[in-house]
Amino acid sequence: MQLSAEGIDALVSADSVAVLTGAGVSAESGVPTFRDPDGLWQQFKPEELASMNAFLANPELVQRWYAERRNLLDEVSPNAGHLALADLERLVTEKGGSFHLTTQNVDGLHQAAGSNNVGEVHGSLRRSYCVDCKRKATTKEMKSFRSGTPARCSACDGLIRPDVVWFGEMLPAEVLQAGENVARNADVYLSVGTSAEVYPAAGLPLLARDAGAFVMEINPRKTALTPYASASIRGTSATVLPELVKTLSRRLEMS
Ligand code: BJW
Ligand code: ZN
Repeated sequence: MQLSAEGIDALVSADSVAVLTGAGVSAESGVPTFRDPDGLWQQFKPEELASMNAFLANPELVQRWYAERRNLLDEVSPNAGHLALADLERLVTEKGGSFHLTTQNVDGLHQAAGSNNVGEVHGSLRRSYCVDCKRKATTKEMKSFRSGTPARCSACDGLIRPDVVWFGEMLPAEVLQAGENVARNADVYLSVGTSAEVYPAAGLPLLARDAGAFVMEINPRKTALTPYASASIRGTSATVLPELVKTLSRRLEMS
């Protein structure tokens, strides 16, 4: 793995660092990605599970799929990549800079690792709500589906859905806006573990690049962002990020 010397220099002098993460960051925690050869979309069709139409066609199937993914979260923990991003936030803020992390992930592992300034643009697997009265569902309600009977709201009998963003749905406006603002103002923008194929999140590093940021991609494979990145570090996030943060920390101690 080759760290980018130019990228490290940019990080040393950066006043503002922003990050976009995707499913690849959680892969080494045991959470499957979507588009990799062993990803969720190889086994399931997104249009049959991750859209409102799919949900309305078979709510119990969709609730069950999300419940299985939620159960997995009880067994996983943040990996060295998540922890390094929390360390990076500390390093940048301790030297008076600003740090913001936008994640497409719905697993909550950045927060569990100690990252403070996190925007979840695709929602959270840990929450559900009623499609009719919008009330937040209790854990009991979330689990109340039975074969042929979907989970329903105990107040109004509406269907209970996960608080995630499906295809064709708007992203939470304030969270997206915050991600766009920091992208426009970032000196360094890191895109980590995302195929950079799903918009509008995939547009954030491009926004940063257009505004003059050094855009560094960390991913074992080429992505849709690669042609536009200032540097691409080929490696997994749990190996690259700790090295990157260690190198930055040494450089900051010397300066
Ligand atoms: C590692 C690693 C390791 C592996 N270390 N890396 C045509 C053109 C442009 C846009 C559109 C279009 N047609 C439709 C659209 C819009 C659509 C879209 O972008 N579609 C594209 C697929 C074409 N977007 C939307 O619909 C969004 N809403 C929207 O646009 O609203 C406005 C609107 C309204 C009405 C009509 C039209 C527009 C909403 C998108 C919501 C995405 N939701 C999902 C599911 C969330 C819930 C759930 O979890 O089930 O979000 S889809 C899925 O993809 C999930 C992810 O957050 C998202 C991104 O995936 P991610 O994270 O990049 O993962 P992968 O698997 O793709 O990549 C993993 C990467 O990790 C790979 O690169 C690996 O190499 C790497 N990796 N191991 C580091 N160890
Ligand atoms: Zn309700």
